[in-house]
Amino acid sequence: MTFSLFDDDALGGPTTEQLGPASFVLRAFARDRASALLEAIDRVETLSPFRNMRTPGGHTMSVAMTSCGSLGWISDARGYRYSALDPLSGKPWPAMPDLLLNLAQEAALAAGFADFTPDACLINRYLPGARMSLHQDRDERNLGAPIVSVSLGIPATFLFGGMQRSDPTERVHLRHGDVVVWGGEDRLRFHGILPLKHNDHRLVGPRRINLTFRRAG
Ligand code: MD3
Ligand code: FE
Repeated sequence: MTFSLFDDDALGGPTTEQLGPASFVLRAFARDRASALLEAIDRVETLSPFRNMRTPGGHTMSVAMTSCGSLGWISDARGYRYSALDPLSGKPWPAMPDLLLNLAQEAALAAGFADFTPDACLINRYLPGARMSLHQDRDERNLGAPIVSVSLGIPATFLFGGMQRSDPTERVHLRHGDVVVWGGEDRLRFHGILPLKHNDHRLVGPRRINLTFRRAG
């Protein structure tokens, strides 16, 4: 007799849910490689640490961020943009580990997007209480490419809105190992993350790590 010891093991094997006309949740798609992904993220973090960036409006984001790949996303008093250099280290962002690139390409293909070659992977770290308010991702030069998102650690409630900030939102629970792919007409939808509840994950601890792979340049 075997028992399922952990909540995200109890959720079953990989399945696909369609969120919108061109967006898909690949449940548990990354779960088997989570430990290896976390080790790769540790190495990125050693070179380019997580930091809470300032918004142009003068607020500090509750989500801490870093990046890997040839471009990284930054925010400061001058605005939001992609940069080839990490302003903290003054050096290029760490290279995107093959493990991360392969996962992004496999997930994009599974959702029907062939030839996805991301040049940026933004890594978000949420501690309990951290949130991301409704926004659109439109700093990328190529809005025709999809975005692939990977959730690790404690669960979060994702808000999936429409093309206007005021449009109604749908709630989607994202758990350890879930991958979401957003393309086509869903690419510019407003979206956000509700404040995370206090929680603890056996592998990741009391935090959530989200990877988003983009074609930014
Ligand atoms: C839908 N991150 O980094 S990932 C972000 O969980 C971001 O950390 C959230 O929004 C997180 O910009 C959500 C899911 C996501 C990412 C990009 C999207 C959903 C998207 C772009 C268009 C539509
Ligand atoms: Fe976003």
